[in-house]
Amino acid sequence: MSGLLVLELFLAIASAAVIVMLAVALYGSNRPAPQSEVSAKGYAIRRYWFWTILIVAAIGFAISIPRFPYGSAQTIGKHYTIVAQQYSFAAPPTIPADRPVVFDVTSRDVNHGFAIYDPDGKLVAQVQAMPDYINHLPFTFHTRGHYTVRCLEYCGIAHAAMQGGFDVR
Ligand SMILES: [Cu+2]
Repeated sequence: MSGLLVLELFLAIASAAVIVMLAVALYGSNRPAPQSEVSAKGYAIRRYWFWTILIVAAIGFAISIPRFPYGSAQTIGKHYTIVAQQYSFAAPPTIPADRPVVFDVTSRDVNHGFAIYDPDGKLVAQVQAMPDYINHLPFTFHTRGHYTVRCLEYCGIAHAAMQGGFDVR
């Protein structure tokens, strides 16, 4: 969606909302309703939405949670250790193509990002590199070539120059 289209949509929806509010203020009922009547209606609306959202969410979780990919993906494929530190990455020089691999990513000092860019410069996967913790990043490379690794978490004065890389063969 282009920026101009978003702006036009926003202006149309905002104008419609203002018109509705003005119409309610000018032409709405002026008869004061008793508190008991108003709160009974309010509680009914609340009950309706509480149960509707709860049931929809429960059905959504029941369908989607068994298909959650992360638990099983941690063990599939060969594991490669990645250690980030100010301001470099210790990574293996080559990674096999067309085979699932898992990056076990950690940091020696502060939080870093571990972001993998393909030979065309497109971001293909990323995870946090955290001290005293290992994040598992499963990935399968299909394009051969040199991949660049960049830090995506501001980590100090030379953060912008923090780069690494590996070849996929
Ligand atoms: Cu950084």
